Parts: sequence; C-alpha cells; structure tokens
Amino acid sequence: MALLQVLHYPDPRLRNPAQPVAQVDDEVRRLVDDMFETMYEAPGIGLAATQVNVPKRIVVIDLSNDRTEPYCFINPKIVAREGEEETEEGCLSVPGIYDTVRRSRWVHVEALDRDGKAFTLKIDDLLAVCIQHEIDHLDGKLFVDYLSEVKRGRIRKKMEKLRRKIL
Ligand code: GNR
Ligand code: NI
Repeated sequence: MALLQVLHYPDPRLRNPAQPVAQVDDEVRRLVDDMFETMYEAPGIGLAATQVNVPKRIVVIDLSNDRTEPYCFINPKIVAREGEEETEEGCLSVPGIYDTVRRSRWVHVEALDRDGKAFTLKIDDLLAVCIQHEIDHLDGKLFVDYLSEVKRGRIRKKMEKLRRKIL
C-alpha cells in the first residue's frame, strides 16, 4: 500500500477528464487500495482517481467514523436522479474551503465493484452528495465551479498564496 499525492486546485490536471476502466485487474485493485489509504489518512470521506493524478473512472467513499463501510465505484454512472438538496461541501483538493452546493437529493448509480462485478445502488443523503461530488471530479469538475466567479477567484488566490508558502 502507498499514500498518493492529492492535487490541489487550481492544478490544471484536476481538469483532465477520466477514461473508463476497461478491465478491473490487479493493477486497478492496487490503485483502489492506495486510494482508500490516502483518503483515510487525509482524512476524507471520498476520493476520485483524478485527485491523485490518475485519469481513470475510479471513486472510493467511506462515510463511517471507523473505516468499516468502504465503497468502491468503478465506471460509476448516474442513471436517474430526483429532488434537490443543499449541502455544505469540502474537498481534499481545495483544503480549508467549505461552501454550499445544490445537488440532486436522490440518485440511482450503476458501477463496477472492486471485483469488476456490476451493481446498482439507490442512495440519498451524504452518500448521494458524495458520489455526485466524486463523479464531477472524474469529469474535471470541482465544487468551487458551482460558486460565483467572485468567490472562486478569491479561493484561487488563497490557494495560490498557500502554495507559495509551502513550496
Ligand atoms: O472529505 C470530503 N468531504 C466532503 C464533504 C461534503 C461533501 C463532499 C465531500 S467529499 C470530500 C473528499 C473529496 O474531496 N472528495 O473528492
Ligand atoms: Ni473533492
């Protein structure tokens, strides 16, 4: 297992669209395991492969406090959605920034699991918010894209300043 480096906004690599996984093999499973380790270490409740600079359609999520509910979504697709809900979101790629985003309240997701087996899941609440946030990452989109241009500009400046501090 290995910890992976999480890209920070406004890194242009976060904008790369991810490609579908053709085959769920040991290499993919190794990446999934490393993504879980990286997410738990952060700590975060979700992580998309895009955030660790791998342009593949892979997402991991665990909303539990004790790391006992790992979800792995490979090639996830939202096939139905309903309702609206506003949630305060954060992102490991935009550390320290939290703001409200409106998303679907309920989604029906199709994906492959860690063994390459297809499954479908009807979800709501934080899991629904999280999978929408993660699929956005796979499409090169970030939660700050839903905020006003003024807010996004401020966040961008703050991130660039922070970056100069740590480098
Ligand atoms: O850790 C995370 N928390 C979170 C809170 C509200 C809505 C979405 C998220 S996902 C985020 C981890 C992350 O950046 N995943 O891409
Ligand atoms: Ni995120």
